[in-house]
Amino acid sequence: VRRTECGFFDMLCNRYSSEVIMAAANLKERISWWEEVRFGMFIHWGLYAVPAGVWKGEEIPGIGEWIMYRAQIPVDQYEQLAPKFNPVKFDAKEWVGLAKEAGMKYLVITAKHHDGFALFKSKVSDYNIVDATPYSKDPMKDLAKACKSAGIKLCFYYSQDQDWHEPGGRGNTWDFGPLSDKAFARYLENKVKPQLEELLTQYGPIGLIWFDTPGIITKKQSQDLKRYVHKIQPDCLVSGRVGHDVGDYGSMGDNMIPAGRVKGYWETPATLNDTWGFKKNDKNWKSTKELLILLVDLASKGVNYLLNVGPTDKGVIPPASVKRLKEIGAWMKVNGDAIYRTNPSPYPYEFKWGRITCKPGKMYLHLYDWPKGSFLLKGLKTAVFKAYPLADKKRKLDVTQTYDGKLKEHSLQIGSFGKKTDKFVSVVVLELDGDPKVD
Ligand code: FHN
Repeated sequence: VRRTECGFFDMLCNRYSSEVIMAAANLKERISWWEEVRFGMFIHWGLYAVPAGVWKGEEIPGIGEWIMYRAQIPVDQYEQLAPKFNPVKFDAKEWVGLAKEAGMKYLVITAKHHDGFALFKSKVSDYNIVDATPYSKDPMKDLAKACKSAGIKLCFYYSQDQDWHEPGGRGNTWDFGPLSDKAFARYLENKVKPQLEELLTQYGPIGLIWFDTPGIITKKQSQDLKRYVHKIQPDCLVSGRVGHDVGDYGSMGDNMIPAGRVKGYWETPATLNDTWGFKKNDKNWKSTKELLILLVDLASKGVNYLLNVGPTDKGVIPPASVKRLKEIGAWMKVNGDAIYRTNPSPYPYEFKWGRITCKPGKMYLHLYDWPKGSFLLKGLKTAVFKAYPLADKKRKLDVTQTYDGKLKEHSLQIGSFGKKTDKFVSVVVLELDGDPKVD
């Protein structure tokens, strides 16, 4: 068809491949915004917020957004949640404002999770928030507007492999039985791609598509989806969970902290409690200090932190999440320089007292506990000419650097620190004569 019938197709195909080639070639440039910001907001929101972890009076174990699967709820029963989903308290400006206040620079929302429900207006399937719920508005439109004015990158999560609503999607064997390769391929063509097209054409520039759980997708299909995204928005990033390591960046396991620095572009998605989608009985919140330690730990290893909130069916982000994000934000206001645009620690090992991030000519010591006496750091070869807490730049800390020729050991000692500067994690800046070199 392409060769014989229509020059237009030829033109399209040429354009398709050049865009895709460009997208692959300039990854460094395309991904720089993402690498620099280090911190984003994940939002798991959908019909599962209605049962909120409880089905027919029974607490369903596991993460909230998996309730359909865990309780093997038939499609026709699960669909009955749509008329009950009416998020009248949803306020895009408030959500985006919270992300901004927390110091997060990108926002990834579940446009479609494994339950197959589209949280956006879709012509492909009327199983979407506009056509199937009393809310009948498209929250992505408001989010796109709010993100644009707040300078936050809007990104979409899209479950490409699992779809428990479709006979061709993976996962729902209780309604549909075993899945054939052909049916899955049809589902990719008839639902996934056209919905991706909607997401990539209805809301302006999209920072990234966060694909997830590549179970049965073939390498060819993963590559094809990536190409498809780049054909429509060449700058849009594609998450590693598109499958087969073909994404633009790597995705760690959920809540996973690597044992050390990692090469390349990586992100860890993480929860505030034990669920992603709202569960009314999950009160197992991490403390703000724990969350900040995770942020710092990941940044010291060169990994982005995508921290999740799970709003209720009314559109409210749980107060416990809000409180923690605001506290993180207050910390970021003072200490953000030690996170944004930083490089990982130059050391190939961890410290008990905290973590290190760097920038050209600077090293940031993130102290989990404020030292009572003096502080010793071994191995730094670069001369330090100034040291001060980031929260109190005028305070000069005494630094002594020595070299023991016999032991071939560099030591740096900071004398008394004075009054503790932060409630959670304290940052001390070392201004260096060049980039940090360690033995
Ligand atoms: O199955 C999903 C889960 O529901 C959630 O969306 C997380 C977030 O990273 N991803 C999958 C499990 O890894």
